[in-house]
Amino acid sequence: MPLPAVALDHVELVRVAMPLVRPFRTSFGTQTARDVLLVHVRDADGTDGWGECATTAAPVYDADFTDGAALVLADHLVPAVLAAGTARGVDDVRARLAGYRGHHAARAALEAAVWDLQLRAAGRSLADHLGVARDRVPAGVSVGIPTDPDGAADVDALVAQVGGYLEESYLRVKVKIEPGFDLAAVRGLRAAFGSDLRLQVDANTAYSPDDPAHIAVLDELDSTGLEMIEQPFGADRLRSHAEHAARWRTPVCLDESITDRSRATDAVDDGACAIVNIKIGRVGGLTEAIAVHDRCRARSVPVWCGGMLETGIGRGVNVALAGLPGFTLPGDTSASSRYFAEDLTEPFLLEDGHVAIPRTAGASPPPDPGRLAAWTTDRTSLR
Ligand code: NPG
Repeated sequence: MPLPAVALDHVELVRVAMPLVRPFRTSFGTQTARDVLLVHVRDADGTDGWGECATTAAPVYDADFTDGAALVLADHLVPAVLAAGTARGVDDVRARLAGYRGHHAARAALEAAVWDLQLRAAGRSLADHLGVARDRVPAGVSVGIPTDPDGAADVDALVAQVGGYLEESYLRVKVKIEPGFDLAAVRGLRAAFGSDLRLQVDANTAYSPDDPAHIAVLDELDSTGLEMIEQPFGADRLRSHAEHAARWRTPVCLDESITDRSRATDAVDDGACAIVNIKIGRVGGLTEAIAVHDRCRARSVPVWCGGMLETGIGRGVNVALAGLPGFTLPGDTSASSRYFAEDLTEPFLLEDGHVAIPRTAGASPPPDPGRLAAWTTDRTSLR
């Protein structure tokens, strides 16, 4: 059923400060809080829509970063959508943004807000709109590199953290690795939790295919029973991924490399990966994310939903997307408590290793007005 047309009347950028419950260290840096950028849209009837921008503060994960996203939204993307008559919905918004390059997280946030608005106007949940049959998705947890008081990577702390998450019932564990914190971490986890632990590693591009020492470590990791190794090399190095994927028994999963549907099919068809991590922000929006899913499914390539430490606003969309049938692996769709003492929305809860898919009208649950007001650091109206 098509979504009803709306009359996009008002767009606002809202910045919200959200401390993380524990620092999150990856091969590209440490995050202790999220400076969240939200896109808020309203139609002529006063119906609201919200979208979350999945960026980091600095351009260290990919080229996007939060201040850059706010700028491109304010100066380019939102004016393009508000100009030339009223935008009527997601398809209209996508058509008006078609001439703009890059800035995937920013355009994804704007598109998500318009999805949310249209779904609210229709009184329909995103999961219902997408025809999602299941009522919950299996949840994995992504664990950063823990450091001891001197700042050194700490395997014992990692084992303790993972033990806590397993007690909470998370179904699979993804650990961040980097040169110098890889084999010992995986061996420590295997020693503590055995070979049944569903374990995967994420390098966030930290290894060089041109460095024999890096390749030697990755070759050793290949015999530790991992579910997958995620993005060992740089985003552009599809050929290097394909060369090593052909030798390893561990499936290669790509994240940073997969920027849209054609990159996904190129990577899969060229043997660069056997699994795809889908992130809505990285591919430039929910419509594109669904297309990546569809193309991978047509090739029998399993996908899972990645995370960017989203609040409930981004998480709701992720969890509904992860209900599609090609999402056959647990995603980084953890409960709110893994990230925040209190979420912006009603919290997402972990039950028996799963998170329930929202079925209330909209793309995600709305922000709580009191918490939103208390934690907002900036609002810019773009009318
Ligand atoms: O559970 O939302 C989550 C975090 C999952 O590890 C995760 N995200 O590289 O996939 C990643 C990583 C990330 C986090 C990347 C924050 C960028 C920012």
